[in-house]
Amino acid sequence: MDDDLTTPVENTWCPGCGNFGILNAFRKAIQKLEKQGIDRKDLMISAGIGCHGKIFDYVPLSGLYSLHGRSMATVQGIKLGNPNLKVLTFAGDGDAFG
Ligand SMILES: Cc1ncc(C[n+]2csc(CCOP(=O)(O)OP(=O)(O)O)c2C)c(N)n1
Ligand code: SF4
Repeated sequence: MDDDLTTPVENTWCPGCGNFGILNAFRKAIQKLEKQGIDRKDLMISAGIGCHGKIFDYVPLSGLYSLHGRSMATVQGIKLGNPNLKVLTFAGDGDAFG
């Protein structure tokens, strides 16, 4: 069980990148959700294309790595397909604007 929510993938963000804070906060949020009884297998993640999207490889959660500008549409589709899943997505500013 990956309790620290890490993966063997090498992190290639620049030193000092703000994405590290997002990754750490996200890991803590998932650990809190699990303490509240939410099962990791009921979570699905997505991300757009860009530096932020690498987070998809840094957490051991199921999901669908999306297209640039389509991360929100991707999780909306996942939720429509299976409303029992909890969906989370990541987007850069350009990705979210798209
Ligand atoms: C449809 C499409 N257009 C353009 C690109 C090229 N592209 C790759 S990453 C990127 C910008 C990413 O910026 P942002 O969404 O702000 O994410 P960040 O890198 O800041 O995390 C672009 C334009 C692409 N992959 N797909
Ligand atoms: S967003 Fe990308 S380019 Fe900017 S500091 Fe982070 S890893 Fe480096």
